[in-house]
Amino acid sequence: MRALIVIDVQNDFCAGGALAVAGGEEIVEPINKVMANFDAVIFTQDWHPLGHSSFASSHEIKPFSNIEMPYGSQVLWPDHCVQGSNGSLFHESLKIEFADLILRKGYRPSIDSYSAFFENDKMTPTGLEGYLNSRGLRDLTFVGLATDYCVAFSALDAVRLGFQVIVDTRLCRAIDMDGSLGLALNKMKSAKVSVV
Ligand code: VGL
Ligand code: ZN
Repeated sequence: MRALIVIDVQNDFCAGGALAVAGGEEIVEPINKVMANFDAVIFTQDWHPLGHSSFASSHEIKPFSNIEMPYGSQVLWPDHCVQGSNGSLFHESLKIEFADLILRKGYRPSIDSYSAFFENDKMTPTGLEGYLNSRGLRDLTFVGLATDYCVAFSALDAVRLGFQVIVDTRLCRAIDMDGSLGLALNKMKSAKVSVV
């Protein structure tokens, strides 16, 4: 059984958003078109409380710098996907009416969550693994935003958990900061993610 997992196609990651990913909005219609080819369609939604610890504004440090958190290194982002804000909503053309599941992540104030499976401590589960396993969804295709952060972290956790994993880069767009896209693609290929 095959699941399409659509990562974070939200206003803040599209043109005009707080953390706009170049071309983010271009993937919406193509993603809508492939949904019918899957047994299940799952959306993730980045969902941060005001003052979240991944926001540069919470540390008085400039955005896109790195800091050490108790769980490891963390990039500090502009405020984005604040719970209930316009930026946190899915792109208005995305066909979320076809969702079997909408999974929110990043809602704990003190920890970020790039992956759809685990928060950035790599230990705290979101519950997605259990959902997929109990429905027999073992073949996963990841699309969405951003290729080098939430898509890559999700795909790498998925292979580690024993799923068959495809990342369709035609339906993804990247932040690509300091070579992060090349690094993420290399990691995914060595981990036996099928990158198409
Ligand atoms: C993401 C940075 C911060 C993503 C989310 O969806 O890739 N990136 N929060
Ligand atoms: Zn975020």
